[in-house]
Amino acid sequence: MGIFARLFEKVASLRGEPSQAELDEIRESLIAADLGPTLAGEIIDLVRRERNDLALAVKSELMKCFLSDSRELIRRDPLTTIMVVGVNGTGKTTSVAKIAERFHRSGEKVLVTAADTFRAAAIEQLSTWADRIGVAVHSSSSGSDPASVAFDGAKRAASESFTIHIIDTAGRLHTMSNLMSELGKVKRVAEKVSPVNEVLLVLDGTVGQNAIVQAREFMAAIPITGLVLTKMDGSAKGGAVLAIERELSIPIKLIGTGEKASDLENFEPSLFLDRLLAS
Ligand SMILES: Nc1nc2c(ncn2[C@@H]2O[C@H](COP(=O)(O)OP(=O)(O)O)[C@@H](O)[C@H]2O)c(=O)[nH]1
Ligand SMILES: [Mg+2]
Repeated sequence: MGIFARLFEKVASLRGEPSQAELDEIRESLIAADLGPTLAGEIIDLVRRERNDLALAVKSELMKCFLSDSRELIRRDPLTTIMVVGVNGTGKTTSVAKIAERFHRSGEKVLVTAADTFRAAAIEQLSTWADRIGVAVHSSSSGSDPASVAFDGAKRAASESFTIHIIDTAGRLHTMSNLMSELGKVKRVAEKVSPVNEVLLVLDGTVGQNAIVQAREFMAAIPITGLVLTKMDGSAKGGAVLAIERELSIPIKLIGTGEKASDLENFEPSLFLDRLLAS
């Protein structure tokens, strides 16, 4: 990370008022760090006004990007249902496994359902994860209707007293409207059995502003209750996180920090900013 460390260094080294060229250079580096033009502009204003306590001013400005909503996953007794959606390769299946493992560890009875039926490999991937973590998996053959797989999973979750049911879905291009509307169908059909309490949209934290474009399309297709940002390990582009929550007004609930089941953290804005602002 450290994009702000460089900014603070740069500002400290300026003599007198920053010139337009210097401000432009700072703006460029903020945009390169995926902060987006609006936020970059606001930080530039701070640089103009707050030369002395810039770090503090920047942190309090950036805190405004974050909602005050609860970031806890919504729970409902006796059964909580979570649906996981997003573009291909963002980390949906891995995130399903991570969330399943976390609930399993805390003593919940977890079922994961493979409603990504497009590829046999996707069903196998989830089953392998489930075996490794020690949770139950519901699946059908590839090519089955995802909504009916979700429905069967929901029935099994309810009848076998599972407390957590997580539905993995196929990755889809946000530009394909038939596939996007299928998500709504998966949710409606699963809800014939039990309400879907969380719809988590998984975004790859390294793709920057494009994540916002993807998210808007998903939001138009299905009500999203929380975001999971993946691949937050080793990314220099932490700036996207700020722009994402601010632009979408949906809380980032979890972040993925690696490929292992345990690489999942609750998202804590203040902690995140401290890391971002540290050198
Ligand atoms: N470094 C890193 N890799 C991740 C993370 N989450 C997922 N991946 C990797 O991203 C790739 C795609 O993940 P997958 O869960 O199959 O994506 P899906 O197509 O959305 O289901 C895999 O190689 C995962 O190991 C993460 O938080 N950090
Ligand atoms: Mg998958």
